[in-house]
Amino acid sequence: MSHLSTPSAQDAIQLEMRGSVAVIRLCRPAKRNALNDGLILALRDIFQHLPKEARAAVIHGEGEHFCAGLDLSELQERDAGEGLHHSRMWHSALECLEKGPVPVIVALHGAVVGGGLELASACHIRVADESAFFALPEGTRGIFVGGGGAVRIPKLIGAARMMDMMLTGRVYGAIDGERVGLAQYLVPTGTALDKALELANRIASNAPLTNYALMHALPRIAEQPADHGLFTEALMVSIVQSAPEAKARVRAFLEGKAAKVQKA
Ligand code: 1HE
Repeated sequence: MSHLSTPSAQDAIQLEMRGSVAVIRLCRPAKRNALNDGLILALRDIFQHLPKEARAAVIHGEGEHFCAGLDLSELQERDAGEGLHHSRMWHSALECLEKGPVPVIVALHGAVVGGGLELASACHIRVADESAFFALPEGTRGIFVGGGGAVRIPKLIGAARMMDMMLTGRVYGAIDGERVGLAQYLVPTGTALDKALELANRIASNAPLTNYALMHALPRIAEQPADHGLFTEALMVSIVQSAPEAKARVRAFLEGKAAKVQKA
């Protein structure tokens, strides 16, 4: 299997720097941003080679829908062995995003289905607008999740809800989707990208080492036995707080020069 992204895939995804935020746009609206191999590999390439100045990233989709999932026109040709490698290719691409250099915020609208929900679940923060709807049609199409959804989606909503979505084809609208944990933010229709950019800019102003610790240590600690987790936490806090930037930020607060926590 080729691991080079094709020229057509590069047309279907765009990277633009807005200050220190990398904005990644799925641009295949005629196919509802369905993810073919080229697009998945192009996404992987982007996260492997993010510009050095990037401190956070935002992913969004062009057109009426965020993403219709796997490009089903490519599914027809695959035997079992190819299916295995295809799934592993999605895993490695989404791993580059999830365990990459910067936090990723995804702006969701319209369909967030199948592999589109798997992509969203690999991001660090999900912002949905009121037009968003979430589904895993794999179950009713006689297939299975293959882009890491079996691991990541139960962590967001629990295995019972995911099983229900796949067994029955249940679709969650935006309000219920946010309620059950598929998105952390719910915003008016048409404003998900603005909200995602606002959050990304806020995140980009954090100390980079703290962001890195949150992305890389927190999920691992959550999967460790408590004793190991506490030890990893102690190692992480000692490294993060020893950075000159951390000391400067604490000093600024003590000198009354940094923002206080405001009541929500
Ligand atoms: C596609 C795809 C696709 C649309 N692969 N071509 N995902 C699904 O099972 C979801 C399939 N898609 C849909 O249910 C609907 O398209 C939507 C609800 C997302 C949008 O509906 P609508 O009415 O706006 O668009 P449409 O008319 O259905 O689609 C427009 C075109 O996009 C049409 O092609 P055209 O050439 O006839 O114009 C569709 O065929 C095409 N299209 N979705 C290919 N998914 C790592 S494993 C992950 C496993 C999965 O993700 S399985 C779930 C796949």
